[in-house]
Order: sequence, then structure tokens, then C-alpha cells
Amino acid sequence: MQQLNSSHINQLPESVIRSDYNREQLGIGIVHLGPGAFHRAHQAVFTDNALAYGGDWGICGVSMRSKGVRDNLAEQDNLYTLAILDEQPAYQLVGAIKEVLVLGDQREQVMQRLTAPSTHIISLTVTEKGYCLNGDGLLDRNHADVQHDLAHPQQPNSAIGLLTAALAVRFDQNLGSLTIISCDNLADNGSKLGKAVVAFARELNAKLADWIEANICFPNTMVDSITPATDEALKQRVASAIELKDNWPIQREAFSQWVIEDEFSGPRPHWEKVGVTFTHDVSGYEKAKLRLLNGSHSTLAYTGLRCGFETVSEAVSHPALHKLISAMLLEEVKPSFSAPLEMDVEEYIQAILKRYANPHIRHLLAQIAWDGSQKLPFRLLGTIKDNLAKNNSIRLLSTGVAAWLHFLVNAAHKSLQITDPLADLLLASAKKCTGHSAEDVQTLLAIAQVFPAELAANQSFSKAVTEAYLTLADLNPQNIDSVLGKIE
Ligand code: CS2
Repeated sequence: MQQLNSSHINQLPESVIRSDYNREQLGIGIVHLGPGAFHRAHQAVFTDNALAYGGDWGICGVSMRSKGVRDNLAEQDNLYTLAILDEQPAYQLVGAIKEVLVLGDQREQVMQRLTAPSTHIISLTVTEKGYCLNGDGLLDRNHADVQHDLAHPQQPNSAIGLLTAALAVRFDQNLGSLTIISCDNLADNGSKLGKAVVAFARELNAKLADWIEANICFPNTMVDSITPATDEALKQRVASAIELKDNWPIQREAFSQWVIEDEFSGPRPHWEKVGVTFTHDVSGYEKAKLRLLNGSHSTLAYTGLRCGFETVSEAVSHPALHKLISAMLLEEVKPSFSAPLEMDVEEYIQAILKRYANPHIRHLLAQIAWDGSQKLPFRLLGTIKDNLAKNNSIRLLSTGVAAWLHFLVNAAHKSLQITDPLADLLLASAKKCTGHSAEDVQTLLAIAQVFPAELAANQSFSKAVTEAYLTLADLNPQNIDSVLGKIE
């Protein structure tokens, strides 16, 4: 089978969707840090579609460390296939990414792209841990990468250090006209990124920090599309659909949403023509998405794994888990925040549950279970904090937290690896747990990197988590109904 690349795209079957623009002539206007599956399924696709309306908005993807994307896409001129797997499967050829660089190997080229006058957007999907923030959401000066980058500002390893190095050059040349867009699942993602960059810059040069504050916008965003990791089955499926070999196709559901705060310090692609929402207040959308979708995703992941399920659709199709998640969303998450006026929250919840049940994608619970220490604060703990303040129930939300604690204890006692930047610390605490619920929960809530001191000391919170922890201790694939029945 021939390789997907520029010279073979004319052989693609008619059914493959293609955006209409001249890729040969396309210039680069966007540098994206972290061109992983989510970026390639989401922002790159919106941009690919928007290219039909003109503009030099090709993307240069910059991998912070891994070479996989660059090396796999090189053979295919950075083209790849997006498989939209839903009731009506569809395949789209995506060409918006024109170049992929790896920071470690190609520092100079990366800096040239970041500082080019033609670059007007830098966007990021570097995951929660890539922001080097402390529990208060501010730059963590004790973070090893931050310390390294402050000592070696010309050789940064972190996204914050890299952005600041690029902004220092742009400051010298007075090249504002650049917007930096965080596309990660953090509450107030843009504001947090902006503050972290300014704080980092201030350590080096107060004038630079002032210039960034005055000139560079960091809009908040909400991003949403369920994107399971690529597996062998997807590669085969795509090969038979496009009749060419694609080294690294991407899959996602049909639903895809991007809401961006309308604060730009320069031009941008015609994203508004292809379904992106621009608004002056993203927070309602972002809370709805982080708390309802990501909060229930993580809860489903940790409880579902304990029940012996592998995928989201298997887990949510079990009536007891469906009931638990749906009750948590309606009774405890919905009242915790103000949704945008145009959003019908109950409809949104039903739509999420339907998306989870999509049988056309295999979204592994184990994938969602990664990086719990980074995700839980945004997905569950903020909601719990708000509910405590309003005297609302936190019983079901605490089940999600307790399920994570069991996930850690189980891994520690069975010597299993977990993927989490705090893995060593988490597993060391979890190893101390003996099965006595109140003591185990006290031990684990003392992990200050995850649980803010005030929350850990809150009696209602520790009581609710302890009760849920005790109940979930018995949960196994054979007794799902009876154990989860006790919670509902
Ligand atoms: C998931 C998200 O892996 C995870 O933690 O909860 O990636 C989720 O699929 C996306 O945020 C959906 O937009």
C-alpha cells in the first residue's frame, strides 16, 4: 500500500473530506506547542477548515520532548487523516500542519518560528502539568523546570520558559501582534498562563514583564472533543478507508467545540466561519465543560476501572454507573456554577451521557485515569469547594475522589505503575494505607500538592470521602449493583 503524502493525495477516494485551499503556497502563522492527538483532532481541524476562507495560517507544531509526531509525519509531508467515528463515520484529510519541530533537537528553528513577524498565534496543548503551577494556580518557582529555565533562560525546557524567551526577542524587536492561546483543560487557562509567563519574565526583566502585560493577550478558552489515543485498529480502519498508509491517523467523535475569549492582540484565522464561538466570557462554558464532562469522566474512569470495565462506553452502559454519574451531574455539579444563559444544562448533561455511550470509539478508562493529581483539582475539587460554601451536597462528588484514592492504593499495593508527574509521591503515601478507611483518607488528603490545606481540614469533606472510600472498598466486577446501590 502506498504512503499518504502530497504526491498521492489525488488518489484519495472522493468520500474523504478535504478543505479547499492551496497547501503548497500556505505560509505559517501559528506555532503550536504540543501537537499531540488532541491538537490534531481539534484546533488543527478547525484551522484546516478555516483555511478555505484564506490567510497564511499554516501550523508549525513544536513537540517539547518526543520525536514521534515529527518522525512519523515526516514521511507523509505532515498530512494525516482524522477519523470521525460516530453514527455517520467520516474521514478528513488534514493539511494545516506544515511543519513539526522538536525543541530538544531544533531549538534555533523553534525560536525562529516563535519570533517570526508572520507568527500571530502561539497555541498550546501541553496538559495540566505543562504549566508548572502550584496549588494556587500561580507559577511554581520550586518546579525543577522553572528553576532550570530561570538559570538558563536561553535554553528553556518548559513551555513557560520557552514562551518568555520568545517574547524577550519580540520585545526587543517590538513585535507584538501575537496572541497566546492555551487549549488545555484548566480553569481560567489563559489567565493562568498569562500570569505564569509574566511572573517568570518579571524574575528576569521587569520591563519585559510590563511589555507582555501591555501587549500580549492570553484569551481563556474551552475546548471539547473526545479523542481516544490512536491504536492499531484505527490505523487499519483508516488504511482501508483512504486506500493509503497513514503512520499516525487520529480519531475523535463528531462533536467538537471551541469557545475562545474574544481578546486578540493581532489577526487570527477565520475560525468564526467554521463553528468556533467567540465570547467575552468563557467562564460559564469552561466550568460547564470541566465540571460536567471532565469531572464525570474522571469519576467514571476510577469507578469503572474498579468495576472491571475497560472503556467509557462499557462503563456508562452499566445502569448503576450511569445512574451514579447522572445523579452526580444533576444533583451536585449543576447547582455548583452559573451556566451561560444560552446553555440548557440538563440537555448538556444528557448530551454528555450520550457521547460517552458512543459505541464507535474505544475510549480507554485507563487513558482518562492518567495524571489524576493534575486533573482532580480542576474537575472535582473546585466543585466540592463551591458546594461546601453553599451547603450543597458533595456525597457523589466525593465518590469520585474516593475512587481515585482506591486507584492509588491498589496500584501501590500491587506495585503497578501509574502515569502521573507525582507518581512517586502519591504511591509512597498510598503504600502507607492499611485498609482502615478514616486513616487511609487522612493520609491521602494530606498530599498538599493535590488537596488545598483548607479543603483537607474540612470535616464534611473528609467525612464524605471516608464514607465513599469505605463503600468502594468492597466494589468489584461481581457486586457493582449492590455496592453502587448503597451510594445512590
Ligand atoms: C479526558 C479528556 O483524558 C481525559 O482526561 O477527560 O481528554 C476529555 O476526553 C476531553 O477533555 C474532551 O473534550
